[in-house]
Order: sequence, then structure tokens, then C-alpha cells
Amino acid sequence: MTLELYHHGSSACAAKVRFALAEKRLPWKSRYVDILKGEQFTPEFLAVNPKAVVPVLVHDGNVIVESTVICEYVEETFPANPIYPSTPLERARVRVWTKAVDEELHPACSAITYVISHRHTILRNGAGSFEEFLARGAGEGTAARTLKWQWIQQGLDAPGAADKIRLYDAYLRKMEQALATSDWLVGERLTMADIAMAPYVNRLAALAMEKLWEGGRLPHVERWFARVSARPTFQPAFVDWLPAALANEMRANGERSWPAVRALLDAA
Ligand SMILES: N[C@@H](CCC(=O)N[C@@H](CS)C(=O)NCC(=O)O)C(=O)O
Repeated sequence: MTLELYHHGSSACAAKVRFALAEKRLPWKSRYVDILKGEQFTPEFLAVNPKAVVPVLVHDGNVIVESTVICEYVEETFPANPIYPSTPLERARVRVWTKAVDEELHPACSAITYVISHRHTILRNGAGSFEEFLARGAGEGTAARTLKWQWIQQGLDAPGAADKIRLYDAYLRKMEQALATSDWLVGERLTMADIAMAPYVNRLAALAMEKLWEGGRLPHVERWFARVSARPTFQPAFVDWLPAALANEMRANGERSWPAVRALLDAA
């Protein structure tokens, strides 16, 4: 049996899959794709995933895309060390979180990460002209690609960027509510709901934005994140794959943007 994972150190949805695989104690082989250098657009990777995004799991030659789908596939294929609860009601509650992550939080996370940090890295690596940028990611569609270009060029002033930050904050508040009565988002132990949310809270921490929950702002989220970070699976899933230079850059960029982010939330 071989599990190969195409992934990247700063990809939140790839971290979700690494976290799930670690919690299920499944070994896997790394296929690292540097999405900040455009390696997702090489013919080799496009043959694996024409959508040009990570993560992708290859299990004994079968390609599985979409991080939540991958986690469900892994759970069904390898039932030991379950990450989904046993009752349909709790599984439904988990899926409400994973759906929200896929549909809302992930796009917000991409926007925030780009406008606060990746834009600086991409501009340094060379974004090229708008036409080149559009052509390279043609699979994403012109509208999505144009928006990404605006994130890179305009940062926090790009259209919609402020809304994404407010939406992210609203999700932290939803977590605070759910965690008021339990240590975990659904039921009494870590589930896929926590695995799905952890990379997105960790992303804010990586951008030095812990003040969004620290200092008494959202104490249940603070304790939850401490519990998640204390798991032995956290280091291999989240920390080990993020190159130190990129981690330092994201922190420094985040610190630089924090006053603007705080002003935006204070004004809301
Ligand atoms: N819905 C997809 C989203 C995949 C996705 O957006 N991946 C990002 C990294 S988190 C990516 O590969 N981006 C490539 C790029 O920005 O060009 C999933 O959950 O797997």
C-alpha cells in the first residue's frame, strides 16, 4: 500500500490532510509542489490534477482530489483510529464544519494569506505581467485569476479583502460558541471538524495574528488551539513542512499588517 501526497508547506488544505493522516497514524510519501514558485502549473503536476491545486492523494495509483474528500476517503479506506464520530447526527455536525471550511473559510484564507503575505513572496519571485499571470493559471478562470492578481498588487486594499477578514473573524466567534460547552467542536473528542478548522486557526497564528483570540478576546478558542498544538501530530502536520524562511516571512508580513487588520475589525 502506498499513499503519496502532493502538498505544500503553506497550504492550509494540504495541512488538513497531513493532520488527518497523522491522527490516523498512516505513513505517506511526500511529493512537494512549491505553489509559490508556480510548480502547480508544470505539465507533470497538471497531469495529476488539471485544476493545478494541492493537495492530491495518490493511493495505489488512484488519484483523489479535494482535501475533505481525501480525508473521507482515507477514513473509509482505513477505519482504524477514526476521525469521524460514530453517530449520524454527530457526523452531520462535523460535515457542517467541513462544508463551511470548503465553501467559505478556505477562500477567505487564500485571500488573507495573499493580501497579507504571499503577495510579497510572489512579487519577489517574479509575478510577471498580468497577461502572463492570466495565461499561466488559465484553468482557474479569468475572474478568479484577476482577483488573485488584485490581491497580489493591492494587498489589503484589494476588492473584498476586508470582507474576508471579517468573515474569518465571524468563524472564530462561531468556534468560541461551540467550544463553550466542550473541549472539541463536535462531541467529546477530536474529530474531522477540529482537523478541518485547525489549519485555518494555525494560519492566523503563522501570520502573527494570535491577538484575534488571545488576551481574553476568545478564551475557548485560545484553549482549543493550545490543545490542538499540544498533540504529537501537530509538529509533523503543521510545523515540519513549513520552510523556516517562509515561516519567518509570513510572521514578519503579518506583524506589519496587524494594525490595519485590527483597525478594520474595530471599525466593524
Ligand atoms: N477545495 C480545494 C482547494 C485547493 C486549493 O485551493 N489549494 C491551494 C493551496 S491551499 C493551491 O494549491 N493553490 C495554488 C495556487 O494558489 O495557485 C481543497 O480543499 O483541496
